[in-house]
Amino acid sequence: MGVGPSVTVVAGGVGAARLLRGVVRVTDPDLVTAVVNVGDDDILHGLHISPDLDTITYTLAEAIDPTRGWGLRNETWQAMELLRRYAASAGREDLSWFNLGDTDLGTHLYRTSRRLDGGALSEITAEIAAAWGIRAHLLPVSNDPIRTRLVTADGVELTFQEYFVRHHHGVEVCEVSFVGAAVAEPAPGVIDAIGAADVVIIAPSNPIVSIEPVLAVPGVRAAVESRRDSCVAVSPIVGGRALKGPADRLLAELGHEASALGVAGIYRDLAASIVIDSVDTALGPAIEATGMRAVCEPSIMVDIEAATALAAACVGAVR
Ligand code: FO1
Repeated sequence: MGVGPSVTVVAGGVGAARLLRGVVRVTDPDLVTAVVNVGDDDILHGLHISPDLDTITYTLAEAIDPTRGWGLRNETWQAMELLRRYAASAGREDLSWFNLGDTDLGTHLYRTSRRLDGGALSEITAEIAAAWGIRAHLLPVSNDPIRTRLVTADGVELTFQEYFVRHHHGVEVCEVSFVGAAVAEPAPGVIDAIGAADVVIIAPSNPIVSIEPVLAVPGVRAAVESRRDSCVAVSPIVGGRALKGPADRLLAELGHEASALGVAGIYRDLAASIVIDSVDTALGPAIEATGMRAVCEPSIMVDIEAATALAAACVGAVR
């Protein structure tokens, strides 16, 4: 077995992927497990898409497109062009608002065909990660379908990708739900990975639509709560703003304070510590008043060194 603490990360997409790139450098990758959100998953263009699993896989494989934060670098889009041409010619709805790169298609084709063969998402994820040479263990939180649904202030129900991509998360949300979560089973190894790890980290992912759907799977929230003294959260909100995506707006729209203090309030029962960015140092006393320890560290992972330092700070906050 490897050297260093075992670390389990409760993970969403980009923020979690960037932190994991640091975690695998502060301990042996064989001792790292990511329990990943599948609420963003959907069937699009007839293919089973698992965005957060793919973002983490491609990031750990150093193959992610750094600008987009999803999909592969050096991508081409010929298949999407042809899809647009067919839709236009047939006068049919153009679904190309959700783009799939030509190389990225290989992942979705493999996952979809393996699912049609009856393969479980956790098995397929392990096969894909192994093909990319990734030693960390990537686990979907569940092999059962979970679909994040959002209702806008105008009463329109959106799938997650309609909200995030088609509407560029530019619509006000009044309700979020995770269809299927309440009857989903934790995937094999998920509860053990949380229960046995030396360190549990709640990644700097969106608390509402990335972390919550993971915790909503029966047994997962309780497992994290049972490890509170060994659990540290990382605030995805820096200076009142999300670094990427709609986390600040969703927090405010759903009645939370869009700040590191607001995030601490959400995670108080799950983690004994929360890492906040240095710009939020002034929030430290208020966070500590809620019973959490505030650890002030640079939280903007601009490069691999910053991600590694943040990962080390998370491990240090627990050990
Ligand atoms: N995000 C976009 O903004 N536009 C896209 O066309 C898009 C396509 C896409 C394809 C595969 C994939 O794994 C992710 C993709 N994403 C796209 C990102 C995705 O919507 C987000 O990564 C998550 O769902 C939120 O973290």
